[in-house]
Order: sequence, then C-alpha cells, then structure tokens
Amino acid sequence: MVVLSDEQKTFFETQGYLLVENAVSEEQLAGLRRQFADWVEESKAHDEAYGETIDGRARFDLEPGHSADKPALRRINAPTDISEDYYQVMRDSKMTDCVAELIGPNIKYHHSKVNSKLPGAATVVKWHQDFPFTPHSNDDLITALLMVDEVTADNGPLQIVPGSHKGEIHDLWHNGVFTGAVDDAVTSYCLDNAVTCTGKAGSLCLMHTRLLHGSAPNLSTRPRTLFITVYSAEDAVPCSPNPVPNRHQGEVVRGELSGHIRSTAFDIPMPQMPQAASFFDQQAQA
Ligand SMILES: O=C(O)CCC(=O)C(=O)O
Repeated sequence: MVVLSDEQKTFFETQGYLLVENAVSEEQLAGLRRQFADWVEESKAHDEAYGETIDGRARFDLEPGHSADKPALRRINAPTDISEDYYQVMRDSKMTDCVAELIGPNIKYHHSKVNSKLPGAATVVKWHQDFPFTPHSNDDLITALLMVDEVTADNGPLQIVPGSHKGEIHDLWHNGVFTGAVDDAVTSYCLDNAVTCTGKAGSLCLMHTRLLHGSAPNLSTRPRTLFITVYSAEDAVPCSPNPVPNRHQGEVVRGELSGHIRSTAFDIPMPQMPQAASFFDQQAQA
C-alpha cells in the first residue's frame, strides 16, 4: 500500500523532515499509551534508574527530583524488548511503511527509546544531529518520532532546522570535551531557523539522520511522550556499537536482506564518539 504522495517524498528529500498524521491505528496508539501509563505507575516505586537492557545498563531513566508524587520518568531504553505493543508498532505500522517509502524498499531496525517530558519536566535536548551517534556506511537513516501524546508549542516539542541535512556534520567536541551538542554559534543559527514540530497524538515526525534538531523543556501541564525509532536502509552498515543495544537490532522490517553494503559515508568528517551511559548523561556531563 502506498502511504506517501510524491509531494511528501520530495518534501522529505529537500527539507530533511516530514510530518505525517495518523501514523498508527487508534488501537495501536491506545496500546502505546496504556503501556506508558503502566511504566509511569511502576516508576513511582523507584528513586533511581532501574531495570536492565541487554548490555546491563538501566532501562528506565529518571529525572533528578523524581518522586512518587511527581514522577519524572524521562527515558525508556529499547521499549521494543519488553513491550509487544511497542515492538509491533516498530515492526508493522504505517510508520514502518512511511520509512520504507523514503529509504527502502529494504529497511532494518536499529534501536528505539521513549523520551518523556512529564508536566514541569526540566529535560532539554540540546541541538545535535543523530548521524554521529549512529554512524553507518551510508546516511540513509531515519529517526521516526511518534507522538504518543499531543505535542504543542509549550510541552517541549521537537524543533528542527529544515534543509540542514544537506550541510556538514557538526562537531560535538568543544575544548576537548564531548558535549553531545553543537557549539554556541551553530545553536544560535538553529534557533534563528527553527521549525517547531507539533501534532495530535498519533502524528509522526520523520527526520533525516543529518538534520539538526533539539527540544525545549515542558512548560505546560500536559505530558509529552515520544516513541523514537531509528531505521536504516538495509545496505547501510553500522560503523560503531549501537548506543541502545537491543534484542531486535538488525531485523529487516520491510523488504528483504540483500547482503549488499553501500558505502558513501567514509569521506564525511565524523567526530569520534565516546561510549557513555546515555545520551542524557553525555549532554549533562558537558
Ligand atoms: O525528545 C526529544 O525531544 C528529542 C530527542 C532527540 O533528539 C534524541 O534523543 O536524539
């Protein structure tokens, strides 16, 4: 089934992102929401990061100040490993179809996470590009950000810089320190050119891996939950360990395993990535 028009595909190619409404069925969305509510409930019994991913790191990450009264669950690593609802949406939904039409036909799963900003959460994601965190032999990678809640201008929406996927890969090291974020000059350029990605629950932002993006704190009384999934073309081979190791990485979710490796990325100057506990740790330590 064709899900994207030629105009939408051209928009993605030139702008590096695309917003799509109703990217999952009502039933799938209800499943994601129900599961997330259960996880928030469970987090109330904890006061530090807990659970375990396949490499032994914490699965559930809590924001400083988290409590049973004011839960601040901010990250779930590899939710597809522990939830059939999340696995099925990653594996077989309109979201998967959209990705296949943009960088397919053969598509592989790389990793996923849930980024949550509960009301009043201070979490900020500084401006960066995703490719340096997941370098591959070519850059046919898409980060699919599915809005599990409605995303508005004031609940910590994703912001992107249209067309920035055609530019350089920016350094994330500054004064000898890995910050996980671009420098002040690039940040200021991003703020001047930012587009805010809002939408009702079930909407999807598809983002090219080189697109500059970030997001602000949640200043509202409503939660902002994103299910974030990274897919690659099947012929893109990872050049570094998976930042969120998981049980299903490398699974072909659309098309077939061709066995080909397509290499176009080796001439892209790529800042070296240290392996740290989590993306938030990397940005926070800087
Ligand atoms: O949660 C967000 O708003 C954006 C997340 C993001 O950019 C990332 O995790 O790379």
